[in-house]
Amino acid sequence: MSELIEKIAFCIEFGKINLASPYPPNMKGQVGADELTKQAIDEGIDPDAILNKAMVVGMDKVGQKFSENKVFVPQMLMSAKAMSTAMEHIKPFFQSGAVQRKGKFVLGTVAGDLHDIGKNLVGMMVEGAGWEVIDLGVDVTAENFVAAVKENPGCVIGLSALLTTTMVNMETIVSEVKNVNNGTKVLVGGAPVSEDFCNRIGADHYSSDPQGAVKFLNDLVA
Ligand code: B1M
Repeated sequence: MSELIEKIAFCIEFGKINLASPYPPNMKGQVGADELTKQAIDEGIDPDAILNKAMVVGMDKVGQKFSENKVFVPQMLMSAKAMSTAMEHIKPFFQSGAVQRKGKFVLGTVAGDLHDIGKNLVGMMVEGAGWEVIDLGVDVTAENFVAAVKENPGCVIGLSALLTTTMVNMETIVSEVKNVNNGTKVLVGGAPVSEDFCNRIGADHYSSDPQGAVKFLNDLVA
């Protein structure tokens, strides 16, 4: 069992999706996270162990390397793709309740802003860390976030912005979300956002990268 778990973690860390994938070149012709996860399920390995000991570990390693500038966006995207492909085999166990997630993370790029590459990376890393991610997409208004908070009690909100002209919309979203439930935690990020800005608008945490977002969320449930 542990050998298979380690292989899945390795494939996710290095972005090996499946047999057909030519990436990474040194693993061409080998099976990937897709086939190995299916094999693990077929062999009766606990899906919770596949999630927490393979997927979370693989994504954590690549996230750490990204934070240290040892890998870059393309490698992260390949890892995220390997993770999401493997996740398809685990999803039925979430639905049946056999595997518990850490909580709900409602994520979106704020109103007026269409940039979603960074937001998607954050979402995939957070999902890979064992959270349920509800992605509201781009150009998301305060009303949309408020509705999501009402539909998902106890969720954490994640706001992304890439424009100096749209980051200001975070303030309204934070205020309206906290009007509905003052205890709702709001995480903010995106290239123009800073710790100082986060404090000024009353958000709970600023992270410059997906790994920091994962750490903030995991600390909330630790
Ligand atoms: Co736009 N764009 N863009 N753009 N674009 C920027 C952001 C810009 C800096 C380019 C420039 O002028 N040098 C500039 C913003 C200037 C400013 O406001 N200071 C800009 C502009 C001006 C515009 C338009 C206004 C251009 C125009 O039409 N005149 C327009 C606006 C459209 C709109 O949103 N309403 C526009 C449009 C576009 C495209 C559609 C063409 C495309 C977006 C495609 C897409 O996202 N699907 C695009 C792109 C690709 C960029 C650049 C080149 C790259 C952005 C990106 O994806 N980076 C960008 C210039 C640049 O950054 N070099 C630029 C990679 C991504 C992984 O990084 O998003 O920062 P990033 O995410 C990081 C972190 O910030 C963090 O984690 C990620 C990984 O480390 N993070 C979070 C992000 N969200 C987080 C949330 C968290 C935590 C961490 O918690 C919730």
